[in-house]
Parts: sequence; structure tokens; C-alpha cells
Amino acid sequence: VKQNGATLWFTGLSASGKSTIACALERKLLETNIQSYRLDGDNVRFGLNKDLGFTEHDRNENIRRISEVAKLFADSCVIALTSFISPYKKDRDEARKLHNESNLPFIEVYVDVPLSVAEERDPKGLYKKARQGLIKNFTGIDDPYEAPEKPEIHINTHEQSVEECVDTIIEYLKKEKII
Ligand code: GGZ
Repeated sequence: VKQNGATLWFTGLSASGKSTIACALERKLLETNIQSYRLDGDNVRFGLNKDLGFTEHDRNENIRRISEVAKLFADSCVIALTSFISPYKKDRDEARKLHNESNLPFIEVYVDVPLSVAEERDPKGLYKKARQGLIKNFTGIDDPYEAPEKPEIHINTHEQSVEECVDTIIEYLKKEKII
């Protein structure tokens, strides 16, 4: 199957649903033989970026490296799905610029959810630890999250099902003739 590459850049709080949606999207794309590759904390922060933590400087560098890797995937005609909090607007804009310079589509997907909902989900108990002061610089608690102002796609995992979110993204990709 001949396909064009692109990067779908998911951004949102911890427990917003970025990875869940990227995972479901990957499955859906596979059904139509479209190749995608997911980059997330599990395969990046434990390897390529294992030297990085969660200071502002380290998050900047985390996102910078991920942007470069995503660009390479997109350049090889794969759809890169990145699921990182990427809390700083500047870093996401740099990622976008990098893709623009190579004429590769960059689609920012804002996975929006109220902090209270993310905190209630708390699948790993990290919000609780952050509230107790056991984890410092936790996004949304004592570290910033700069919400995208004009994301290409804005989904709300609080009000939409995973299926609906995936359909919204698929529709966008079709409209833009990426798939
Ligand atoms: C935010 C943290 C932190 C701090 C550990 N702040 O829910 P998770 O566990 O699986 O997703 C979070 C992940 C965030 O890593 P990213 O690479 O996406 O962050 S960034 O884009 O800002 O560089 C969370 C866990 O790592 N985690 N400490 N202090 N999330």
C-alpha cells in the first residue's frame, strides 16, 4: 500500500487518554493496512531518553528528541503517533516547525480533560503522590500545562468515547487526504 507519512502529536495531561486513543487509532489504521508507529513514554523514556527527568530543561529535551524521531518516521511514509504530555507550547511549535521544514504534515491533537477527571482516574496513583508532595513538579499539580490554542484536532475524553475520538481523527485524516 502506498501511503504518505505524517505525525499525529497527542498532547494532554497525564491520564488524559493520549495513549489509549493512539493505541485504538493504531488498530483502526492497521485494519486498512496503514502503517503507524506509536512513540510513548514506555518505549522512549526507558531507552533513547532514559537520561532525562521532568525538569523544564529535561522535558524540553525529551520533546526535542521525540520530534526528530517522529519526523524520521513520517519521512519514511509511516504515521507517527506520539503520546507525551508535551506541556510547553514552545516545544510543540518547534516540533511543528521541524515537520513544516520537511513538508511533512504535523497534526496537533489536544486530548482535553478537566484536571479533576484526570486526577480521579489516577491509574498509577501518581496524582495522589503529587498531592502528598511525594512527587515534585507533577504536571497540573505543581508544574504547568500550556493548553494548545489552535490544535488541528480537539477531543475531550470526558465526553466522548474512545471510539468517537478515533473516528474524529480518522475523519480529519481523510479530509486532509493523509489517508
Ligand atoms: C508528569 C510524570 C511526572 C511528572 C512521572 N509530571 O501517566 P503517565 O505517568 O504514564 O504519564 C506521565 C509520564 C509523562 O512523561 P512525558 O514524557 O509524557 O512528559 S513530558 O512530555 O512533559 O516530557 C506520568 C509520568 O511520566 N510522570 N513524573 N513530574 N508526569
